[in-house]
Amino acid sequence: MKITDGKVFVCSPGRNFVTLKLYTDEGIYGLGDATLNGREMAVVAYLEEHVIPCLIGRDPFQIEDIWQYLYKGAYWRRGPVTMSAIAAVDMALWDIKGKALNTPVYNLLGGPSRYGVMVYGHASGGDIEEVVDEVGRYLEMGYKAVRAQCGIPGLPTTYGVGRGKLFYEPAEKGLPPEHIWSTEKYLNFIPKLFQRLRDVYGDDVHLLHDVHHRLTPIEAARLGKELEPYHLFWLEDPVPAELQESFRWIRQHTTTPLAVGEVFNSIYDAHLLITEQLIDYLRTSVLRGGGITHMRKVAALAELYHVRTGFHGATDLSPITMAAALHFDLWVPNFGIQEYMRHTPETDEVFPHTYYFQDGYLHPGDAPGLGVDFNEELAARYPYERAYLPVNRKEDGTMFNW
Ligand code: CS2
Ligand code: MG
Repeated sequence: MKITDGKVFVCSPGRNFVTLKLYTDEGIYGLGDATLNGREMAVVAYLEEHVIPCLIGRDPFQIEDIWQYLYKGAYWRRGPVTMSAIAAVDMALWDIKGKALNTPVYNLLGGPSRYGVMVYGHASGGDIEEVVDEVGRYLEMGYKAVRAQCGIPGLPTTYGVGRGKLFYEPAEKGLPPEHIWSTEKYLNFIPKLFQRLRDVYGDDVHLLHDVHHRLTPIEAARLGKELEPYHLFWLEDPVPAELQESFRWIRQHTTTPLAVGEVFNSIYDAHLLITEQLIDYLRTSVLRGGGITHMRKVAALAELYHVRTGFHGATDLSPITMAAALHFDLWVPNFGIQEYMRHTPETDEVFPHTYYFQDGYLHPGDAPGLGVDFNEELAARYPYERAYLPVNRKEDGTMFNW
């Protein structure tokens, strides 16, 4: 079999998605997700100008060799643009191989290790009682795990708070909006939220919280300590994680489990975190982390050090990434949890898929390949619209850590 062509599609059925389609001389095609929130067109150019021409004529079954060729051959290694582009190619190749061999991708990886993939949903609200209601709504839908985010009293907006909407979208159209942040107000408030949630829902539900990289190590240590009585499943992205050593300071102060890595793009972003056992869950998704091929290696290293997977699954990862993640999750021995931020019905229509939700678990379905398709005609009705994540300033105007 030979790769004959590759096309990149950009569409916006509610939000922007970049989709790669690789064609073969046997009529089988593969799909990959290349969406990089707020920097979409950089990956489009990378694929169209620099990657697709090098793939024509290659054997799509040589997944490992093509991965090494794109990673090592570029000379300029790593980075979110490069790794998202490589991931899209890698997903498409696993999809092609599964279709050609008539088997779901989880079988190519080693077969299922569990019945389903435990997911967590996003409950949020403007105040504590709104969050209480939202968590209840997720529990009624069957979720076993819920992430809770809340508006902070005294701050006009808080990132990650969708206020009761099942389909929350963090990016906003136009130029980046600016939000105001106060660490003091946040730190004083958040333990009260989890105290109330435990009072109402008891100990059985898994509760998670995302800090969105907003604290220093010692502030994160304080938060982790104060949340210990409410035994979170995890505390996510407590600090900006370019400096892996930061986690040493958090780790020595608290037993609250730590998760990080949605912005990581290679094993070298996490090797110290893993080998020093500074975290409990690694969030790097199949899309950000160079595809299934590279994430297998990352997961294998993590397994040796008691670190489990907890893949990023926000709306800016398309249903193609969600499908690839679910095949991986169903197989990977050291699975922890999968984020599941629901896509809008418009997005699901553009990307019809076999994965389904049941009783708090997602299952990838049993179709050959990834089990997801792309409706080009429908996608063409939703052209690209520039959109960005918000930036943060402190109350005095200082640009703040993301
Ligand atoms: C969040 C995301 O899902 C998460 O954990 O951190 O909403 C994240 O901010 C976006 O995916 C960024 O594109
Ligand atoms: Mg996050």
